[in-house]
Amino acid sequence: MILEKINDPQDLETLSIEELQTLSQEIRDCIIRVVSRNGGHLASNLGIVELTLAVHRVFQSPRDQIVWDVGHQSYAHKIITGRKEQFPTIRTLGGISGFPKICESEHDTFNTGHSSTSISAAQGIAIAKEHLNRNGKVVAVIGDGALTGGMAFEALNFTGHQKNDVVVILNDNEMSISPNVGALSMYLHRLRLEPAYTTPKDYLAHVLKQIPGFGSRLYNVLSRIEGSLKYLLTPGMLFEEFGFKYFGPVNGYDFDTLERALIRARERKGPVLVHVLTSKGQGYQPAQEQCHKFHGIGPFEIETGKVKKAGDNPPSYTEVFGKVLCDLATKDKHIVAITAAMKEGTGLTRFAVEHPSRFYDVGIAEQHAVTMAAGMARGGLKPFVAIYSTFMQRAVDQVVHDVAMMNLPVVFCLDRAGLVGEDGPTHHGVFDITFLRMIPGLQFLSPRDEVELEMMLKYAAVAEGPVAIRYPRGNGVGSGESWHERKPIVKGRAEIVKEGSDVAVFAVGNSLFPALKACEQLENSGIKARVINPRFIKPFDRNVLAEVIRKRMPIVTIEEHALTGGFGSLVTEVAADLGNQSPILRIGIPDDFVEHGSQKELRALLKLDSEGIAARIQDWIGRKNNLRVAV
Ligand SMILES: Cc1ncc(C[n+]2csc(CCOP(=O)(O)OP(=O)(O)O)c2C)c(N)n1
Repeated sequence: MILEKINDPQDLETLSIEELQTLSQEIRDCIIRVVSRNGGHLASNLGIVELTLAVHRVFQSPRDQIVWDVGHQSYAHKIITGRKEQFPTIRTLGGISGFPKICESEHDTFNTGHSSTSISAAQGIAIAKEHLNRNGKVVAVIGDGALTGGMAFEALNFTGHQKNDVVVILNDNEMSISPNVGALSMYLHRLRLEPAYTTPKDYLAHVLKQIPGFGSRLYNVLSRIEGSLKYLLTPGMLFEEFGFKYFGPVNGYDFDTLERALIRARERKGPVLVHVLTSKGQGYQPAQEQCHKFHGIGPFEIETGKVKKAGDNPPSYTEVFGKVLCDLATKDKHIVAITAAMKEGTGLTRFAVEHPSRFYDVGIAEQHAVTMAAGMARGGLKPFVAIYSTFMQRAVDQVVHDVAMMNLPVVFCLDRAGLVGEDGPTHHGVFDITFLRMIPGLQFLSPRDEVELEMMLKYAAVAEGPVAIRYPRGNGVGSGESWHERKPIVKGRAEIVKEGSDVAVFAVGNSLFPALKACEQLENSGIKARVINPRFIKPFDRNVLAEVIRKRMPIVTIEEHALTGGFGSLVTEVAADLGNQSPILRIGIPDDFVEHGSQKELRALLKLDSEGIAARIQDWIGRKNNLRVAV
């Protein structure tokens, strides 16, 4: 095994092309083996093995610094930068992360997880190197999907202006998670296919200038002619106009040409873009054939590529959202659905098939998605914007400035709200209550289960003004009830799920069920809890709280969200306004980033599962009573 001898990128230096090819296969096998057990981003990682090796042979990490955009494709990088022994622990609790982490290795230059940040980060590091007289190049490796993000363009624009030493490697596999979208992706596609676009300008100049007599003049004349000829002479014109020297396109599996292009990029001063062509899922047929499914995948059988399913579960929140929105759109032609490159993840695949003319995938462009939705609403449509809670962080200003201030009827469907598990801190959706609850006029709801999600979507479809709904990753609770059996959703009204007078427990969204279970356990200790499902984070039901305060009941709040500025903060603020004298216990996520691990493990660690909640309430009530006795 060649891999056995690779403990550091320097160990790659002496390998022959044949050895590099063998090593690539060994790395692929290792990635497939581990991801089949732990789950992870398979297709992207299989596509980029050779490019990773070539980058590490040409650039000297950590002196040269490599920034991986999104970072989901950094597995081969991790394996060859001293982490092959830990690689089997990837994405598991206490194991290495599925994304680059500066605390994990000196070879990880910048933490990533959210898309389109790499060129900005590389630019910043290059500026710092200049100021501090440090040697070394800065390399950003960015996918064609990530390049659709607005930040990437802002960075291209500024890098071209600043003209410092940044090498951008465009890993073009023509896929985001789904096929990539937009004019840029069509442009890259043309660069791939039309030989005229791929004739290197320098080479053409060289050939023309060798024609005796008039070759040089011919080149000069041709260079001055505007229009298509200019494009013929300048492949990658778009990037050249941004101030980059463009090299490519280069075959991402041919070490020889790949390394030659990277060496040219390394030797050049100023911004360079190397356009590399790769293919998602390379070397593993199931991932090649269904690369969107294998973009991010749970444990699977290597022989067949079949995902290992854990029995019959209730439908996921994502599935319920997709189905209900399709049905709503069938009845109401004003409804449109928008995703920012997350059709599958947000459950909009069926919508795209059933209502293709009302489905919009805007690429990785959350800010654009929100403001475009605002425009659609202003024009008379009813947009549903499906964005993961964590990616919504990108578009807060657009919600405030473009939607809420005009009170436009846009519905935000925040999937993956709460702890998402193995993807870790960049992906946990634990800040949305804080950043959305301060927005005037926005109705903000969270369902206790999948039945309530359906009810809330129906409510939102006819609501006036903006509405946001947050719901978790994973399966619903399967109560077996239908929405007909539930109390209807009324604006700003909570639901009392269980009566009791010893303590009032406000549990938001998916915290309601563990809270209910915890309160059943507390009954055995003689503590009778009133359990309240707030339904609305905003407008919050002050009456329910006022009654609890009147009765001087101790108050507990539970949320799968940061405590800072979250639901418990909200209840505490309102309670203070109402003259509360009772003690309040806030259960949620402390002021720290939560690492990766399964959702179950993380909930247990944070005492957000029913056992943890019961123990915390019992302990608190015990101490509170002791205090009373002491007083
Ligand atoms: C801001 C943001 N939105 C959405 C995502 C989800 N996401 C992760 S990878 C990815 C596709 C990236 O495509 P590309 O950059 O081409 O890399 P590839 O997987 O094709 O190698 C998306 C949409 C994200 N990480 N960040």
